[in-house]
Amino acid sequence: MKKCHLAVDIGASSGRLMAGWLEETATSGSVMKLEEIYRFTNGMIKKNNQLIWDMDHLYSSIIAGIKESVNKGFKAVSLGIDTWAVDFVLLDEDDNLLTDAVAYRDSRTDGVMEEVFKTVSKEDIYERTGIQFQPFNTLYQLVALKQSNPAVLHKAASFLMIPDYLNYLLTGVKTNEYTNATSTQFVNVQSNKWDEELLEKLDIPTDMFHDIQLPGTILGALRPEVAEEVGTQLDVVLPATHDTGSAVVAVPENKETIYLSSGTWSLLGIETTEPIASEKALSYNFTNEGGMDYRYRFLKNIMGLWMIQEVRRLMDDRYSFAEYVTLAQEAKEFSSVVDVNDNRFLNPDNMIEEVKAYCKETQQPVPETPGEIARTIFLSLAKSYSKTIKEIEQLKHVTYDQINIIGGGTKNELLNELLAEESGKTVVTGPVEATAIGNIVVQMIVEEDLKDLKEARDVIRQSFDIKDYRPKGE
Ligand code: ADP
Ligand code: LRH
Repeated sequence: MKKCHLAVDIGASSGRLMAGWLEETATSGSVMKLEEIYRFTNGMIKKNNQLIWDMDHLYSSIIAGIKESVNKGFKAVSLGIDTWAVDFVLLDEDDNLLTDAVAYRDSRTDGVMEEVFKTVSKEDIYERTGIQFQPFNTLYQLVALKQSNPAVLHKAASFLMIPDYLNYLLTGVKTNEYTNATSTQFVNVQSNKWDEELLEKLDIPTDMFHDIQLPGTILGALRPEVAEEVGTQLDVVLPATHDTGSAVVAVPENKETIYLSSGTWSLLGIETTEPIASEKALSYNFTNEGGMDYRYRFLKNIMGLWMIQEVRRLMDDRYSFAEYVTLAQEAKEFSSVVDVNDNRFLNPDNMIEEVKAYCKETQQPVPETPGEIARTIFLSLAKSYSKTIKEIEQLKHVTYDQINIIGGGTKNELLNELLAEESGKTVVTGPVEATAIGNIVVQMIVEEDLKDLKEARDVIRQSFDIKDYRPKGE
């Protein structure tokens, strides 16, 4: 049986279980090996007129994935779960579910953020939390729930975010992990604890929150029934349970660099040891999400490849993502641009029509073919990335020469090239599976197979395919 660590990495569009382990080589020391064990789909479903995540499907996929690791001859010593941020469930005092896992794109938060500002100012919230204002942050989801169903909030004995809930199902231990907790917009950026004062101002009960635990904590073994079902026992460990937190752990650089975690969302920023919650950072709407070793992810959420995912879905998956890239390359004369961060693209009825309408309203040529639509999206994303980089450079008074892209989006060569062109900087891509890798290296640090984050990043750089794109003329 081959010893490994398992990463359960679930994004908004798909989930996977990856096995990772270290191997000694004669020439370059330790290298990390990664094998995909199991892949499954994820997406929002409609229930009672709300968009929710199918938690039964996610849990049963994790169980199937662990079983598959055993079938493939692996002995997993530990497992860590990361997922997208902000969403949660509530449990009653007997640990029964009180709510569905409502998805952040559901319309229940429409207008709620603006209403909250009447009670607590934007400046106050930002000073306390350092978190970017997005209509779907957990803070506004809880206020929306309070408005629609106050009784449920008062009955709640446990607030668990998505990975916390999956960890609870596996181990029976209820906790809130730090990196994901910060995405709620009610963890205090100075104390790194729940900001109970902020919650009380909004009349949200505070006794359902658990103590916040850091990445690197061993949560416990699988419940005996679960261990029996999957045919193995292992430790469940907390990685950075926020997927973006895990992805940034795996940026293969020990120098300060701009990173872009590219998947359903595009998360573009830098890693800092101190939060930057200045007035200027607020005006640009940057976030300071908590990371491994209390490093902060100073970044901006950019609408991301969700836009092309929606186009693909609306066209009944007629073209693959790779084909959209080719079609967009062929439409090279087309140069209309949309503001990807406009909330109209968060969950429109029809993404294709929304992109067209934006171009029409702004008197630009309207994209008609799939290639023109894809090009409009990719070019608009690249321009938005480039603008965000300029904002960071202005805020930090530093010029960066390189951008590291990680995640599934690195497979989009056109987007990599457009970013190199737009920014005039070298674009370095990889690893594709950064999130799972970041999840696994935290487990390796817990096991003392790796010393620290610095060593982990050195090993990652040596182990995976990393590619450079230079701006034309270099
Ligand atoms: P998530 O945030 O859901 O975990 P991933 O990191 O898996 O997302 O990235 C998924 C995205 O990667 C897709 O939306 C797609 O745009 C892009 N992608 C995946 N495979 C390819 C490919 N072969 N060519 C171009 N783009 C790709
Ligand atoms: C990316 C991500 C991002 C969050 C969003 C909800 O998967 O976790 O960091 O803002 O999903």
